[in-house]
Amino acid sequence: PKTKYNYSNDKARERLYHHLNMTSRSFAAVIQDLDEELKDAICLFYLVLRGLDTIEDDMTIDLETKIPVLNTFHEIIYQKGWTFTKNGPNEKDRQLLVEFDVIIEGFLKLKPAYQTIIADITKRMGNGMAHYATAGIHVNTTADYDEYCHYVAGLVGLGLSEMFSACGFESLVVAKRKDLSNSMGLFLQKTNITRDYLEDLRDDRRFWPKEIWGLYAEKMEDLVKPENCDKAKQCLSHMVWNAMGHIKDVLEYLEMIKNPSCFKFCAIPQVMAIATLNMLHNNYKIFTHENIKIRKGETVWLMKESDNIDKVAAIFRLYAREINKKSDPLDPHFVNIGVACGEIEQIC
Ligand code: PS7
Ligand code: MN
Ligand code: MN
Ligand code: MN
Ligand code: MN
Ligand code: MN
Repeated sequence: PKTKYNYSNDKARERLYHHLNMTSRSFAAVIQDLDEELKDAICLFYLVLRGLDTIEDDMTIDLETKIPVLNTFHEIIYQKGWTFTKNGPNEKDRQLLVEFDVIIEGFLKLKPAYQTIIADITKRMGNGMAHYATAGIHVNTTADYDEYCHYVAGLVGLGLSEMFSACGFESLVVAKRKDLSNSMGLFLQKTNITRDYLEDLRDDRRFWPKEIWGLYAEKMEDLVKPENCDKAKQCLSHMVWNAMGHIKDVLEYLEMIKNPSCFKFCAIPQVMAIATLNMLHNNYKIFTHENIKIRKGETVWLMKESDNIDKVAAIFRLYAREINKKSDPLDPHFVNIGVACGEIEQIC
């Protein structure tokens, strides 16, 4: 029976999933495998935030245009017919914003409870992005780093947990554990920021905190100079160790998740992140090559294996051992990383 909020067979719905497949590599599959109750809500949550991030990321948009759009995006998603054509011609997902009226139409068909969660997270994320996009504001301290990552990823974790609890798939405790939900986003975002050192620097975007890189170089861009190779690798281990600080929370969060489709949806990006962190560790290539990725076969294996907490814990232990093996005893974070890897073996 067709309900007010179910619009299967709708041409517009097809268009939404077209945009999902166009804009995401890893999320498209896991979102489409979610149970019907959450699939459209989480697809639209993704597409709304992908739209917001496409404005944040575009360094060709002047700040006078960018900041007001970031700050009001939570209102824009209620404005039927709104589109945005000011992205530079090379911005990766510009077409999503050119056809953003389709996303808005889909958003307005969601249950009001899901609309409210999406709008609230969009408001807080957009305001946080606007703050860090402001001229003269930088990620200086590790507290800033945690704050920026909270805005752009931790909040996604909070919103998703609220959806899982609101629909009854998960206990109300999941939405209450904002600390663990935040860590789910931070682990993904810190891995992304560590990997994207070169890509972000090319666009003049700097997310590695000065409190960390300042220990190894005068200027962040000096890390790429061949004569600073050793310092660069030390800085990288510092970043890897910082990201590993969230793993305990990630496993504790995943332990709470009971619905099988929610579990896979949550777990797959996290195992991809630990595999990526392993690939980054002690790997000078991140300073010379953009967009280094884990192998396709590894991704396929991770997606297939991540269907219960015991298997996911085993994957984390496996990569913790790999990370430990690659550590250089002369690296200043050798012991820290060793301890962090040991802790992963303890918890699961
Ligand atoms: C709603 C599924 C599962 C409890 C688009 C999934 C950018 C890592 O920094 O463009 O621009 O280079 O490579 C996803 C928690 C968010 C965090 C976030 C929304 C997991 C817009 C993913 C994803 C929480 C803000 C990578 C955060 O994009 O990054 C839904 C639980 C979007 C999740 C951004 C980053 C995603 C990201 P950047 P990317
Ligand atoms: Mn982005
Ligand atoms: Mn971004
Ligand atoms: Mn870019
Ligand atoms: Mn990135
Ligand atoms: Mn920290």
